[in-house]
Amino acid sequence: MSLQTDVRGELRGALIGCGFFAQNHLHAWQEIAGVRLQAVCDRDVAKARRAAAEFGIAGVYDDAAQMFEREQLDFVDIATTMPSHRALVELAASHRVPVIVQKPFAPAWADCIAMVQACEQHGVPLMVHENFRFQAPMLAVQEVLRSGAIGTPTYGRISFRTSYDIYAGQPYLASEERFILLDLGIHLLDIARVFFGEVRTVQCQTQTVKPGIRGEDMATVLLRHAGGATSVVDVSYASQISPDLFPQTLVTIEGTRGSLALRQDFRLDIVSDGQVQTRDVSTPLRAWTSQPWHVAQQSVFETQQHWIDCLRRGVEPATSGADNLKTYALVEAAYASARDGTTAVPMQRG
Ligand code: NAD
Ligand code: 89Y
Repeated sequence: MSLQTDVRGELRGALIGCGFFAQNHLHAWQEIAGVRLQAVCDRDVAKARRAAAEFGIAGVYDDAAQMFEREQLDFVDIATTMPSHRALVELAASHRVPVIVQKPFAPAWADCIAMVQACEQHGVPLMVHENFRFQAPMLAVQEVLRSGAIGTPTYGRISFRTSYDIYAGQPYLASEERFILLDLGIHLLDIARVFFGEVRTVQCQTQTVKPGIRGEDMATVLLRHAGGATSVVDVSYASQISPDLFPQTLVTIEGTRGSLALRQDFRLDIVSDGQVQTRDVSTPLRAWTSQPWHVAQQSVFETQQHWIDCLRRGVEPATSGADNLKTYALVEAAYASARDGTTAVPMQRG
């Protein structure tokens, strides 16, 4: 599909969903060269108006269908919560507008498949905003693995444990039936695929610790990868620990030539053929980022930049809809394993 762009060669975008996390999208779009948001949409129009006023955006809508009728768009960024994703992605596809959509892709596997198919049928690029693999420390880990410094990975642990009050900014999480695996585990399972390759089998145990929430707020997942490595992904929103490193993800990887450890505050220790080195893999604050969210905010910028680069080059994004099905299948397998007490094999697209 060919991009139109406006007279200045800028890509014209629109954002649907102007809530809590979309504020990061809005700031990041402002910093990405050659992109201009020309419309915002939220069914709570006051939020769309606020975003338009703060970021100088002309079009304001409370109805996405109307927005697609009226605006000439080169892409749309969907930052609503997952129940609305399928209808909005299918709407964008029917208007032949390329789509980037927030994680989790959808509440159910069938919706994910439907979105990928709709975009394929209309020849429309589709990317899931799966940003953890674009975090600066995760990019640094990927670079070490690619360099061969630690050899072939044999074992890994990817861990995110906190009791930071995520419910203050994202109150809907407390009533999710499928909670931490779908909200947060999905990011770490995605990283596990990037570091260790595709997954053959999944075992998982879940726990609900915080009183009054609906779903699980702790999960421990054991993965066996096709290349032979094993990895453990563990996530918790109920860990009363010190220091509480929210929203840092910690990583340990052992390989045939050495190991690496991504530790507290973005310290990366690398052992290669018996030689030890330490790197600082943090990045400077941007004007609109602040602690503790900075590592996540920075990755929003990187994710959106990747989407734009791929759109311009006409290549499939790393976290395309099709790619994200493989990550989503790990979440499904983890829930099946936890429910049935069995070892699950991830589903594949039929
Ligand atoms: P939110 O509830 O604060 O914002 C969502 C907004 O979408 C609301 O303003 C709502 O009115 C609007 N909306 C919903 N359906 C709509 C529709 N059909 N048309 C127009 N507007 C609609 O939620 P949030 O916390 O900002 O989360 C949004 C998404 O971002 C979720 O999928 C969440 O998982 C994801 N998220 C991702 C990260 C990350 O690091 N990638 C972090 C936090 C949240
Ligand atoms: O919802 C979660 C996510 O996707 O990244 C961090 C988060 O906002 C809270 O853990």
